[in-house]
Amino acid sequence: MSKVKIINGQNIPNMPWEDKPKNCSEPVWRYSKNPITDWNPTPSTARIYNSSAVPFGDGFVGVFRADHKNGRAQLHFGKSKDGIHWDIDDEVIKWVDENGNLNLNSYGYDPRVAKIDDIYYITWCDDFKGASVGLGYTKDFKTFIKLPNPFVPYNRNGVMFPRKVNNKYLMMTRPSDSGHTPFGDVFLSESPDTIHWGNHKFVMGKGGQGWWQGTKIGTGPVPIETSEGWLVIYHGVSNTCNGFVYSMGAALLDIDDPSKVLYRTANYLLTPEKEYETTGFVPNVVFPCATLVDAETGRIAIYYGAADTYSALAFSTVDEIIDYMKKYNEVF
Ligand code: BMA
Repeated sequence: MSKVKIINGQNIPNMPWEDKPKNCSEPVWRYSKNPITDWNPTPSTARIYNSSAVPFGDGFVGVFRADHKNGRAQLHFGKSKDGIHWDIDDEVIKWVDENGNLNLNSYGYDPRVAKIDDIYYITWCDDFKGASVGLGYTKDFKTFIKLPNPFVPYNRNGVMFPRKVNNKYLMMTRPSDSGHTPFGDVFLSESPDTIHWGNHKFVMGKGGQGWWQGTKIGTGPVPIETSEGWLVIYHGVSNTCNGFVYSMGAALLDIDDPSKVLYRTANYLLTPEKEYETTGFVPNVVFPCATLVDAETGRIAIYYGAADTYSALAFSTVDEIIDYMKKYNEVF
């Protein structure tokens, strides 16, 4: 049993898991058999990473970012019995509009999946005359319905909350430019119907004492509801002579007003160290997009992209991360 309670969660006893190694003093530890996808994972794709998994039926399903052999990123569906070994379609997801007409996206990347009641909402980086937030849903992972883009360009890293708060759907986003954005803070928007979005609020920004999140930040997996607040895992970026370095951090947001930050990790939780994180198509990237959380034990499996090449897994618990963020707290 965890000290901090998971609210509105489900028990996932079969989720991927490894206990913390005895010699590990870090709050997050990697899966010993990382990475879980390799180069050229399907005939038409070169790299699958920055992807999201959710429990479904007696196993797991996922929406995957797949860079094709022409270099373009697309979204693919996959399924798995154990959350580690994935059977990923070689075909792209065929989005339709609400009348069933094909509504294909020209590219799609960095998907997140939020289950609200019996609907799985998918957000991703979409082409809407430039990078913007894409939004769609499915109930069965067979029919995927695309909704209007929730925001004008340019905006990325759209992440929905897993339930309505004060009777409104909530989404965090990171307004950006159309390139490799050299800035970026996190904002919160609300909607009565998932179509009309407004009442935008600032949540948290880049910067702080440390340099790991000095250039830009963006939220990652769908927030985890806990007895202490919304646990949000995010990425922070620093700039170096050799380009951006992407690390992972966490924040705790107020349950009723998630624009209020209660705690935030002054140190990163994970930074590129392993060869599969430091070497690849884009070196030095760890980019979390999803978690599986076991409500009973508070165990968390974090799916993250490594070096824009591999999918990888890391583990922690809600207690470990919240204790760490209280010890090394910096709200700015
Ligand atoms: C961001 C996104 C991510 C990617 C990262 C590092 O702008 O495009 O998909 O992992 O850059 O290249």
